[in-house]
Amino acid sequence: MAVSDHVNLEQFMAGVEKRNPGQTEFIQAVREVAQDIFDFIEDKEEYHEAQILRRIAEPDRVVSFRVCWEDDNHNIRVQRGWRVQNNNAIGPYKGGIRFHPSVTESVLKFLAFEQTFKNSLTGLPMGGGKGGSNFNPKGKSDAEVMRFCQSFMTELYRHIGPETDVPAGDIGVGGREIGYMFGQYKRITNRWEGVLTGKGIEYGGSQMRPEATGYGAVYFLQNMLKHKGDSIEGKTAVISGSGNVATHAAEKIVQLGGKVLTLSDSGGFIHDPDGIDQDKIDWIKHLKNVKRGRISEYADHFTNASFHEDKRPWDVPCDVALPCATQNELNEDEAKELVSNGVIAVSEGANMPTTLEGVKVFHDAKIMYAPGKAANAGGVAVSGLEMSQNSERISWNHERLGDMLTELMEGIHGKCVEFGDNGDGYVDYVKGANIAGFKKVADAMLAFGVV
Ligand code: NDP
Ligand code: 2IT
Repeated sequence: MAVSDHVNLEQFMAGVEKRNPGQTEFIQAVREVAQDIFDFIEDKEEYHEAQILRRIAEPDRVVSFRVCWEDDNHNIRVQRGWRVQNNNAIGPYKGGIRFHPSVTESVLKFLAFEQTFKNSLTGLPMGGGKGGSNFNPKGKSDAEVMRFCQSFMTELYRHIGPETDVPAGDIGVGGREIGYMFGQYKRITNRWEGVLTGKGIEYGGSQMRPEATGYGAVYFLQNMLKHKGDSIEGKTAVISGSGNVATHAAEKIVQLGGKVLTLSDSGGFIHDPDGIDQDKIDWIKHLKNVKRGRISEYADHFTNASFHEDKRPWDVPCDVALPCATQNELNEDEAKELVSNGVIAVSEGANMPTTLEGVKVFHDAKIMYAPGKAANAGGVAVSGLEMSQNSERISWNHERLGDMLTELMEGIHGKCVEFGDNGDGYVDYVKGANIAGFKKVADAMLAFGVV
């Protein structure tokens, strides 16, 4: 096929939209990648001929199933579960499980698509997948969560395996849920194997996994600042979310001498002008993981702090911003507000938290901007190390894994600079992450021929 016969970006996207009607998050994620890949493959006929991007943007399979469970009042409840296995060219499918009422097939397809590029960037042998359910764990008893997790795994187990697909946590799925799901997998299959990551330390989990995503997002930020001769020391940080990723990002900012001003949940954000230090972070971890309370309670407990109901934290002036809650939580106007308040760098702990219009604002203003697929890859990278430890039946210590995480994030930053440096001193980290992530998967797919 002659180069001039290739479809252009808009024709390609029209096809994606036609094949995935109403799947707005998935279409958004594909567009963000496609615009960079089209430039990259313009003169690379082999990728066109093999229709590589078209194939990566079509999940290998989407499994959808009913999850039936009984609540504490003996009502029978029915939820929908999914596993999206996007691409396993470079390793078994790998990616988290999300339990949240906003979960749809579109959300999981976007996450599995993004995961494919993220996992490739880590340099470890992992393909891309994602799963979840529209189950809402909020307000449910432990027993209800256990029954739901067991029912979910009773279907999921036949689609996963340590060499096939290895799920982990994501929004609404932490240590408690992984424990219930792993227990059920083991009961059904009679096999103890590394089929899930994010496990408890007692039963094959890895040191550093709980911290890895948040710490990694801050290491990525540190690498971006270092590239410009700067550091985190003395910087103010605005962070959204108050879950696994947000609390560990806050912790690492504090450890590196920065000051954390905000955290949030779906009810609003808290602003603490005194800074959210380690003791306060520990208080929040207890509030969220043990009491399962709301972030608004922080403002009742710590005197100078304020709670802003139903608001997001992006109008609080800061040097660096870390969106660590969910997709599309930072829009064009909020990006403009951050820029006009002098933000110098944004590092995404969450997946696709900034809208396409918001990303353009950061790029136009030449802000250092790290997309989630690069900045939050530390979590899945340590999941990859958990898989290695399980296979070898050994466990590495905290210090060693900390060093490995630091090195992995430095490596990902380096790849983004290699493929994203525009030659004018400004690094387009989105382009760098997309191209570096794409290339490895694409070359593996070329080796397989038409499959
Ligand atoms: P958690 O469930 O631990 O925490 C999620 C946080 O985000 C909570 O504070 C939650 O508030 C808030 N949140 C969730 N949905 C919304 C919403 N619709 N609007 C406002 N706030 C919301 O999840 P994680 O910390 O694990 O995940 C956060 C982000 O990081 C997600 O985008 C996830 O995909 C991404 N990520 C996670 C990784 C991991 O290892 N866990 C790895 C890489 C990326 P509330 O309590 O009110 O729901
Ligand atoms: O989005 C993500 O990278 C995760 N939720 C973690 C996936 C994993 O397999 O550890």
